Amino acid sequence: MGELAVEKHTEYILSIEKRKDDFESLVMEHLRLSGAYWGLTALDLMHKIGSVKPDDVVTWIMSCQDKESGGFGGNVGHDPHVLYTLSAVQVLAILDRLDALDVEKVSDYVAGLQNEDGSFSGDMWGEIDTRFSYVAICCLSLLHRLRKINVEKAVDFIVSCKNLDGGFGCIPGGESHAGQIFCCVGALAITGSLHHIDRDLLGWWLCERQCKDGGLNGRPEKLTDVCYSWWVLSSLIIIDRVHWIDKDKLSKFILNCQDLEKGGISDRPDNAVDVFHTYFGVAGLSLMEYPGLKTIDPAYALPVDVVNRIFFQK
Ligand code: GRG
Ligand code: ZN
Repeated sequence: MGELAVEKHTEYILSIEKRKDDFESLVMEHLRLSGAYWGLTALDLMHKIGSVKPDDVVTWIMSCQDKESGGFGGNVGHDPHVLYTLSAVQVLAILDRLDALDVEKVSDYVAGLQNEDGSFSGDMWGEIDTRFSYVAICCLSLLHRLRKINVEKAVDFIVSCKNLDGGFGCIPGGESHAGQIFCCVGALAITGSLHHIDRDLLGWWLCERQCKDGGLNGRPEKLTDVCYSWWVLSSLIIIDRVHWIDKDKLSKFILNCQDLEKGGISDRPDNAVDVFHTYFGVAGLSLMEYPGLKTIDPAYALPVDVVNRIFFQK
């Protein structure tokens, strides 16, 4: 198991950019902008962001923008979607290059996705999900443009997706799932609306996600997976119940999912690594204050120094 293999993971993340023809690059093609966010945030948490050339990244990101709507697609020429628009904003924030954006144009695109009931669609096709509520709220907050939406209605919609078990689903009546819980708790934290949460009830549901192997699952009876270290732990930190998890066992589970030869972290021990789980493994360890890592903000999913630069150094 050993320690976090920072050098190996750095090499692995940097190598993804160069490999254009293997399986992971192929499946990543349509969501490359989110892949850039996962990879670059992991590098920054490991103090390795200096190994990329910011100008090249900024040029590529800006080429993913749909100039008409202002939204960003997953890659050059792809349709705009709120998910990739947040990834673009997050990566530019990490590189301290938010000045590359036409903030009014981008925030108008995001605000334009709000529906009458306060919910958000992901793009022009209209699918509604609390993921998109979080993404829109996080993005507009980072751009200092929350005033462009009806925050009260946005919060009402999220609260309407709360279940009797204390968790949240993707739409009203949808089953509680740790990923959706992160989105709803994160959005409520950003908008100062955490009073809508029963912390003990939700904290109980979340800490029950820890299984015998030390890892966390996303809902009852499911398999453990490294990415839930992020979705579950960030929510527990926001509601101040993280001490209900055995951090030592969880850290060991994550470290045990490392590929110590080629670098990268997988979803569970001995599976193939990918950049998504590499990021969430490192981010989970950061939430548990693993030595040598930057601290990550549990609501904005960005290093705390980046968030502080945006909100306290204007
Ligand atoms: C900035 C961190 C950040 C996120 C942006 C995209 C997004 C907002 C949030 C996604 C939240 C979510 C729904 C995460 C869950 C992802 C996941 C592992 C889904 C798998 O679901 P199932 O049902 O797997 O296939 P289980 O584990 O339940 O068997
Ligand atoms: Zn996963």
